Amino acid sequence: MALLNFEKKYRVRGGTLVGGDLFDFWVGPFYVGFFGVSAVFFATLGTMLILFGAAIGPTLNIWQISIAPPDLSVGLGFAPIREGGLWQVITICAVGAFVSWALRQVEIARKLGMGLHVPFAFSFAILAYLTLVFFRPVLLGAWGHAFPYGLFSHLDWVSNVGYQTLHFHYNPAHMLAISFFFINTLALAMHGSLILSVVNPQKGEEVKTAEHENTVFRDIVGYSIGALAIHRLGLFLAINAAFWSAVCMILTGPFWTRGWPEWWMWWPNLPIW
Ligand code: UQ2
Repeated sequence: MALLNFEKKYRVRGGTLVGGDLFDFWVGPFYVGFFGVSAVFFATLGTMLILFGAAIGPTLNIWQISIAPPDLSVGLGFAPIREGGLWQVITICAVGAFVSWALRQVEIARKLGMGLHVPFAFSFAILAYLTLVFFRPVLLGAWGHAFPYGLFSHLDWVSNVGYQTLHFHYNPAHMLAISFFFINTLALAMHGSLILSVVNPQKGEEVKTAEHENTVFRDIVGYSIGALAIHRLGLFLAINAAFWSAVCMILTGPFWTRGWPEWWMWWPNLPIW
């Protein structure tokens, strides 16, 4: 626990958004804060409700347990607890926990005098989740359009929603999102392998530095983006992957109900032919 010795230097007061000094303390290595309390509250309640839903459900088979949103006929109203109401409360708990976590990241960044890049990045993951369980169902007029909470059931939901538009890979925003996920994977593989390679030299060799990092990629591809910019690139790629995923789902249903292959008819229909 040698780390904790110099960590004390970073355990500074203040930077809180809510509660002043009241929750401004640590439990072991963890900063608490108002949003630490609210995150634990929502996460615990949500998890207990999922366990309750599993207990009253028709199966205890881990793959088949599923907590479904209300029937489409409920629209955007509240449903009885056994008919989708549980899904609604669990969703509120999930959003409460995710937003608490983001705001806790903001408080810690403020405490340390850092930029807000971490909560900014995390907010795109929250946006992608909210798109599926809030924005898109609201645009379509029913909570029943959200996905069910179950290991297999959410996969079935993805498959069914995809086939409703015949072939989801023709969704242009989906194409963009996938491409960003793939390029992100490439960039992180390049970066992770480069860093591991310079800190794991041959026996008797010294750990290598920035000039080696630049040189290896100049030798391989004729270009090095640089130690700072690779992280900017990673943030850009990851954020865009989440963002275009959200866009591709908002388009599907609220703004495009026919098959996605048909969308491309704008091309042969151009008057220039
Ligand atoms: C790099 C660099 C790093 C890196 C990586 C590169 C010294 C430690 C991985 C190489 C990155 C390039 C060539 C850009 C790749 C572009 C895409 C779109 C995948 O130069 O600086 O820092 O980790």
